[in-house]
Parts: sequence; structure tokens; C-alpha cells
Amino acid sequence: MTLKSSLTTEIISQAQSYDGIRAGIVPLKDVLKGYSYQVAPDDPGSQGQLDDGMIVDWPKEARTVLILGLNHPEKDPRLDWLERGDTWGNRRLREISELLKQWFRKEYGLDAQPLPYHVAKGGLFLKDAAVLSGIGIIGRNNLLLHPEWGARIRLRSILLQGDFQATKVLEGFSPCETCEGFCQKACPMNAFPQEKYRRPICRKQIIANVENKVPDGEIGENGKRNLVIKYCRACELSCPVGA
Ligand code: B12
Repeated sequence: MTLKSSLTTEIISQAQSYDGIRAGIVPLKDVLKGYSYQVAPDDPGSQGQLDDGMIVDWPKEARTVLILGLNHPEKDPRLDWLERGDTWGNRRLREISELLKQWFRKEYGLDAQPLPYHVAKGGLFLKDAAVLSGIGIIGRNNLLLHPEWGARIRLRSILLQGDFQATKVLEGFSPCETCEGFCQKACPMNAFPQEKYRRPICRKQIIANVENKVPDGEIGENGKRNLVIKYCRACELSCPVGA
């Protein structure tokens, strides 16, 4: 099936009509050839805290990925807190994905499949997909940097039925080249020895966050505030891009 390239513009504009959303489109086959698939094909250690359902089989006709990025500004830290099995930002991304799926069916009579967060549950490596679709670049903090929001962005993907023209890869945006590396210096665990991100070191910090839940959530059934996990964001929030 060949679809008109003008549909890419329509799909992106529909996705970006939601507040705080940026979107990109990339062929699924390109994402599956990305760096992360080459080094970690099965996403080791990504068991995950999130309650996403598992997608066992991707639809056969799904050949395109629509990537969504939701701004997580510092002034709204709750978006990043994990409460009752999900973060508030991810709940918003799930909701928007579902609305886009309905819109896609109504508008074009085609199927869309929102994917889970974790690769082990049928999701994709989201930073690779976001770079390839032109939403941003990978910074020295090992995170996706968006020109306007820096690393303060969270990702989600939707598989689309059929082929669509990809959005362009971002060019001329390389803020880390002239930066003194605030992100790496800010890491409380020194997870960037020799300026390279080391996952096992970073993971120790994340485990400490998981073990140190705090009662800052909504009022639960027991009349007390729910416990929430506040993940470390030091390498993200110290980045001057989008601060
Ligand atoms: C497992 C996981 C973790 C693990 C391991 C992280 C890791 N990087 O290995 C732990 C729990 C430690 C973790 C920590 C964090 N995570 Co995390 N994590 C994930 C998850 C589920 C998979 C990531 C993964 O395993 N990647 C594979 C490993 C091998 O690759 P990598 O280290 O990420 O590096 C690859 C890319 O940089 C890529 N790359 C580099 N240059 C280029 C260039 C091109 C052209 C391409 C295509 C690719 C590419 O190649 C590298 C591999 O060689 C993703 C969600 C998802 N489904 O993708 C979120 C995700 C990456 N995490 C995210 C965040 C925000 C964090 C934290 C800040 C904690 C927090 N507050 O949520 C920290 C930051 C850590 C860091 N500086 O990288 C966000 C990143 C958003 C962004 N702006 O980039 C994601 C996308 C989830 C989301 N909600 O949107 N995370």
C-alpha cells in the first residue's frame, strides 16, 4: 500500500494539536536497525515498574512508527512520579495514543497500535525512534534532547498500518559540542566515567529511588497520600538546553 506523503503532515499536525506534544514518523524497519537494537536486542534488565499490557504480536501491516514526545517541565514534577503503577506523564501519553488511534481509523480507515513502554512487553527503543524521526538528538547525558525542551521530554510510540513518508532527521542542532557537560557532572552516582554513560551505575540510583517511595501522591482509599517513586532527573534537569 502506498500512501500520499501529504498524510504525514496531517498526522503530525493532529498529534501536535495536543498540548505539549511533538511528533515524528519513521519506518519501523529503520528503528529495528537502530543502535540500541544492535547492542541490546532484548532490552536486558527492563522488567519495568509500569503496568502496561503486553503486545505479543505486532499487526502484520504495521510498517510505520508514530513517535510522541510529551514535555515534562521542571515546574510540573508530578508528570514524572510513578503512582499506582504508572507515571502521570505516561498516563497522558497513553490517553493521547488512544485518541490518535480512533482518529486514524475514522479519518483513513486504517489501524493503529499504541505500543507498551517496555521493549520486553512489545515496545520499541524510543530514543532511537525519536532521533530517526527528527524529534531530537542524543545528548551527552544519553538522553534525547529536543531543541526547545532539551531532555525534559517523555516518549511513546504507535504503530501505523501502511507506509508513510518519514519526517526529516534534525540537522544543525549539536548543543553538546560547546557545553562543559553539566549533565555528567550533576550525576549523584558518577554514572559517566570517562564521559560515557554506564547503565549499571545509573541503575543503582534508580533502585534507590524505587526503594525510597514518598507519601506525596493523591489521597488513597486509606485516607493517606499514596506512595510515589520520584526518579532521579539530575542529568536531565542540569542540561541547559530548554532550561
Ligand atoms: C531501561 C530504561 C532505563 C534503565 C536503563 C537506561 C539505559 N539507558 O540503558 C534505567 C532504569 C537505568 C533508566 C534510567 C533513566 N531513564 Co530510562 N528508560 C529505559 C527504557 C525502558 C529502555 C532504554 C534502553 O534500554 N535502551 C537501550 C540501551 C542499550 O541504550 P541507551 O543506553 O539508551 O543508549 C542508546 C541511545 O543513546 C542510542 N543512540 C545514541 N546515539 C544515537 C544516534 C542515533 C542516530 C540513533 C538512532 C540512536 C542513538 O544508542 C545507544 C545504544 O548504543 C526507555 C524506554 C524505551 N522503551 O525506550 C526509558 C527512557 C530511555 N528513560 C528515560 C528517562 C527519562 C530516564 C531517567 C532520566 C530516569 C527518569 N527520571 O525517568 C534515567 C536517565 C538515564 C540516562 N541518562 O540514560 C526516557 C528518556 C527521555 C529522553 N529525553 O531521552 C525514556 C525514553 C522513557 C520515557 N519515559 O520516555 N532507564
